[in-house]
Amino acid sequence: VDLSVRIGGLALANPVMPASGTFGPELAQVFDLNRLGALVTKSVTPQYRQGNALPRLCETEAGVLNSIGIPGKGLDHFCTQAMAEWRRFTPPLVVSLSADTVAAFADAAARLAATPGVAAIEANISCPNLEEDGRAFAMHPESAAAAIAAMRAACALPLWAKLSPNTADIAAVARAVEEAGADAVVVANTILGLAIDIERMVPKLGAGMGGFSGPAFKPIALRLVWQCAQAVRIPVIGVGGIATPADAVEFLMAGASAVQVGTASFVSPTALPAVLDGLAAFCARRGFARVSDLTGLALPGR
Ligand code: RRO
Repeated sequence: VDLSVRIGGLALANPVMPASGTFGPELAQVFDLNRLGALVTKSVTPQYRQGNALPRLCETEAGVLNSIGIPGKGLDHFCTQAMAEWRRFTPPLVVSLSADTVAAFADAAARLAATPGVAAIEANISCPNLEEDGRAFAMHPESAAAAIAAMRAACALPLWAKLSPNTADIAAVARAVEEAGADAVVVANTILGLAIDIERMVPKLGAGMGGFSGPAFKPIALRLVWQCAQAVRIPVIGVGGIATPADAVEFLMAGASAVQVGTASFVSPTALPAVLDGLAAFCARRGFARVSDLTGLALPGR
């Protein structure tokens, strides 16, 4: 089976990669990271960030809430120190980038473009935990387009826009970032949620609200992929509750060209290679010579 896919100028050996923030080089102790279609970093921010108030993670009956708040050492540390470790692996490295302003996004994109080993930027314009009220560039077509257009002008790297489920019309946002020069959309980041400790009578997360992920989010993410795939011509990368090969097949048939696995890697650290192996087995069993033939099969009018 030919597992290769093209995502806006970037050739991947297969369509399976980690979701940003759920993955680091330490997983190399569990499986061969060089089997993955791409590697995706935790979001990097221009400056050092402390992160949000503790606790930052909360498990619910149906999935995980997080309000991590992008702690990190900043872009300079990433380019001069962290990149040395990432360069040991062979799949294309996609660097997730988050920032507070359009200008900061553009400056950081230029710096990443000048850093050897960076294959693409995943523009995280959808972090739900940057502001107390969960505001993000990707909530509105105009602010999403402004951030992507500035990065597009600042660098020639493949540019993926990570979209938000916390918006009224994700198809309009997808069209806006396509128009602004994005090479792909990643659908979707976590959806804002809340859990309350009824004895202490306070939110369980230190920051209050958080981004919700895991199996209960899958039908929603799948619907968002389906809507975006019908709205744009650029590739859609599906993410949200994918844990099994069958989940990945659903996202591809809904219009995705590749998939990301996030929360499932916390449940089982071998979820990524298991999805990859099972996807190849599905194609072989059903007589698909190319995994790319699955993309969009379940879209209306196909
Ligand atoms: O670090 C986080 O709190 C975080 C980010 Br940047 C994001 O994009 N999505 C998420 O669920 N958490």
